Parts: sequence; C-alpha cells; structure tokens
Amino acid sequence: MGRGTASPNSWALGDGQQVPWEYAPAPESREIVQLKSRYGLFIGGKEVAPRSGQWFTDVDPATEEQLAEIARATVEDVDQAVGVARRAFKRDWSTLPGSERAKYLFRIARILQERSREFAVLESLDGGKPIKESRDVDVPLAAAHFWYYAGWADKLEYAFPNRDPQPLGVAAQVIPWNFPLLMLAWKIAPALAAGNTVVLKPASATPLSALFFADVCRQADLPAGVVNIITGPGEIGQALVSHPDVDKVAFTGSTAVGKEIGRAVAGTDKALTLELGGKAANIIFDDAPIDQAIEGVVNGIYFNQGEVCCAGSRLFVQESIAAPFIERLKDRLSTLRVGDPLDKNTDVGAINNAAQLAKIEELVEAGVAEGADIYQPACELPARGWFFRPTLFTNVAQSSRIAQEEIFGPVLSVLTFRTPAEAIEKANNTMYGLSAGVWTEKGSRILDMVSKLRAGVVWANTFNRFDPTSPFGGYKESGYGREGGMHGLLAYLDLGGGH
Ligand code: TAP
Repeated sequence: MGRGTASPNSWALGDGQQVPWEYAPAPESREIVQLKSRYGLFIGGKEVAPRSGQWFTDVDPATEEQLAEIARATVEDVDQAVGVARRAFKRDWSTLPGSERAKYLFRIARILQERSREFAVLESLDGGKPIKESRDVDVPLAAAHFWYYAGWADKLEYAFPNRDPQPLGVAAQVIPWNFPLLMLAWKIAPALAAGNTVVLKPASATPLSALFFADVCRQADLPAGVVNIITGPGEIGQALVSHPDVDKVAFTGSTAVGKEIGRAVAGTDKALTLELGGKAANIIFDDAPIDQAIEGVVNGIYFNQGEVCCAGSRLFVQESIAAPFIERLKDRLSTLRVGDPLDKNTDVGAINNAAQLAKIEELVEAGVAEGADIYQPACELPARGWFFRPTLFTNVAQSSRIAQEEIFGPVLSVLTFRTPAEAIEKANNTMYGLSAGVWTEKGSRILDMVSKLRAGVVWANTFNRFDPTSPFGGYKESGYGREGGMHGLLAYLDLGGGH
C-alpha cells in the first residue's frame, strides 16, 4: 500500500547521501480557550437550561476526550426561541435604520478579529481541523462575512434599485460540522444585515463556536433575541425548520436531510435555501502549470480532511500527462503531515466524528473491492482519535461508488480524459453540481469549460477560494439558492412582488 517513508524530508549531502529530518512539535497552546463544563441554550440574550434537563457530550475528535456538556433542547425550547426572535424582530431589529444594524455587524466583525486566536483554537479543538486552517481560513473568512454584510445593511435600496427590499422575519438556520463558525457567519451576517432575526442550530458534533458566538453577541450589545442558538439532535433541527412562525429556512448539510427539509417546507410560504453535498471535478489539461496544479489538487481534496462540500474529490487528468502527474502527486502526498490539529505544522487533522470515519472507511473498502488501485503514504497516525491517511485511487471506473458518492474525507479518485468534450461529459456525470476546477494556460478554454460545466462555482487555475463578495451554491442535488455576495442578501429579503 504505502510508498512513502515516515520521514519524507531530507537534506542531500552532495555525495549522494540523504540525512532525514523531522518537524519538531509546534503545538498551539489551548490555554486561550476557557471552557465551561456545561453550555445551555442562548435564548433572548441569556443562557438558559434546556427544559428536558438533558445534556449531551461534546468531544475532541483528536483525543476522544470530553470537551463539555451541551444542552439538549426540546420542542418547547424551540418554540420559545422562535417567539423571542419574533418579538425581537418586531420590537427592535426591523425598526432600526440600516446604518444602526451595520454598527452591530461591524462590532461583531471586530470582536471576532480581536478574539481570532481563541476562535481558531476552539474550532480546531471541537472540529479536528488543522490550526493553520482555522487560523488562516475559517476565522478570518467568518469575520470578513460580517464586515462585508455590515457594509450592505444601509444600502439595500441601492443593491436592489426601484424595489422595496424588506426583511422576511424570523430565519431558522441549521448548519453542519465541517465549518462551524464560517457556516454560522454565512447564515447570520446576511440575515441580520437584511433586518431579520435568527434561531440557529449548530451540528451536535461542533456546537462550541456557536455558543462562544453567543458571547460575542452579548459583547457587541446586540439587542436580546436578535440571535438565538439552540442545540440538540436532528429532530430539534426538524422542529425548528417546521415551526409555523418561521419565515425563512436556510440549511447546509447532507442532501438526504436537505430533501427532508424541502418536504417539511413544501406547501408553506417559507423561503428556502439549501446548500447540500458535492462531488467536484478538478480537471487538469496537459498545458496546465503543473506545480501549481499539484498544489491545487492537494488543497482541493485534503484541505479540512476533505470534509468540504465543494472538495475536488474527482480528479480528471488529461491522458498524455496522467502517469507523470500521478507520480508527482504521490510524492507530494508523502510529505503531508497528519496528526494533532493544534500543531502548526499539521496539514491533515482529525476526522470530525466517529460516524464520518466509519463512512470514509466503508467507501474506501468499496473502492478497493471494485478494483481501483489505492495509494496511501506510510505516515504514522496518532494512537488515539479519529484519523485517516490521505488516500488516492487510480484506475477508477466512472460507475464506481468512489467516483459517484460524496465521501467527505481525504480520498481522491483519479480518472483520465482525452478531449475537452470527454472531460465535460465525465465531469457532469454526477447527481451533484456544486463546484469544479479547470487547470489550463488557455483563457479561451477556461471560458469554454466554464460555460459547459454544470457547477455553481468553477475555479480556474486555483481551487477552494472563498470570498464574501462572491455567490456560492449548487445545481441539481447540490441544492438551490446562493449564499455570499448580493445574491446572499437576496435570500433574506422580500423585494416586493414576490421573491
Ligand atoms: P446532516 O445530517 O445533514 O446534518 C447537518 C445539520 O442538520 C446538523 O445540524 C444536524 O443536526 C441537522 N439535522 C440532522 N437531521 C435533521 C433533520 N431531519 N431536520 C433538520 N435538521 C437536521 O449532515 P452531517 O451528519 O453533519 O453530515 C453527513 C453528510 O452531510 C456528510 O457526509 C456530507 O456528505 C454532508 N455534508 C455536507 C455539507 C455541505 S457544506 N454541503 C456539510 C456537512 C456535511 P445534528 O448534528 O444534531 O445531527
């Protein structure tokens, strides 16, 4: 299986000898995060105990140790949170001028930046993601969303001229565990900028950053009830999105749950946006800048352990360069450092939860059983925690499960093509349509491919780039509606004459 060595780094001595070396541990201190033993619900600006009197355990995926106990909300708690959000909408938030709402959003953005180290450590502790990613991507991007939408709050009539943009009311928002703080920002920032109030349910595996965000709301003096956070299992999410006094539902997560939510909302006048799964094609032409493309492929699938809805999980390499490209990719894989998420040198952290690890293992076994060739570098995995080696499959059939199903893990399926038409046909042969990547030096080819790929986002000569000004969303079973940019505002507004 493995080809690499435990220590892929070495100095050449000039006489042909290689002296191997290892990275010294460089752990970020977790002292900055002060965890309480228990977290209640955040309703009406206060932390309240759940009516159930029940709590569930939140664990660190890298150690399997308990981080805190989290409140298990009841349907009555959901009802209370929606009622509080409704009153805050009527009494405070919808009556404030946009420029006043903007002040709160700017304040939240600034506090997130001031507390960025704390949030970065927290995201890595709770989610298993490498600290360099939570520090350089999750937290700065979350703050950037609040900065960006703060700027829109008093300019809605300029964003939609000759219309009458009005907030929808109470937004029910349900988010997943792969980017807990960032998904919260994607949901809360545009909702608040547009004048809505929210009730948000984080994933049960990663509730902490949302609960710390409650503290940010208090610090920013946000009027009570404008943001409410409830925690609990999927059925509490179901109760929230089905609540009759909710005007808008925004969900990010699996396609299966997205369909359930679609059914729950059907026949009501609730507005709905769904951000679901993906199986993105990353397409490498023979004239691509190869060094950059290798980095783009690695970033595309191993960033956040591949637990990314828009991950470049299907690699299409033009046949003429496939063999050398795959060799170089394997060499690059052998240099990835897998381990402690809090270590600043770690490239691939822990898998978020045990169920997800089991799903990855099952699909990788299916890939082997279906006859694909597996490559995994011979890196050592920590003895405790949920870890999985970066994995690459070659000889993959289009019909194989690993080419069709979303694995949501550090697993890449490599396929080949000869012509641009064949690349398009194979890339579009999926039930998903969230994202894609094209690597070539020809601008005209990029434009041609972009117009034919059925994907909401297409990156050219880069991958996994996010910006608050840019809309993001899918085709087909990847969902509908857009988040980010002006499109993201639109999802929280009634422009008059229907939305
Ligand atoms: P889901 O089960 O879809 O969970 C996402 C969120 O929905 C969580 O907050 C979850 O709560 C809640 N939820 C579960 N069942 C619900 C229901 N019937 N009604 C309303 N809310 C409900 O996703 P997951 O278990 O976190 O991940 C499983 C798969 O989802 C992954 O393998 C991946 O394919 C996909 N996924 C996609 C994305 C994106 S960004 N598209 C992100 C994460 C996961 P609990 O956490 O309490 O169950």
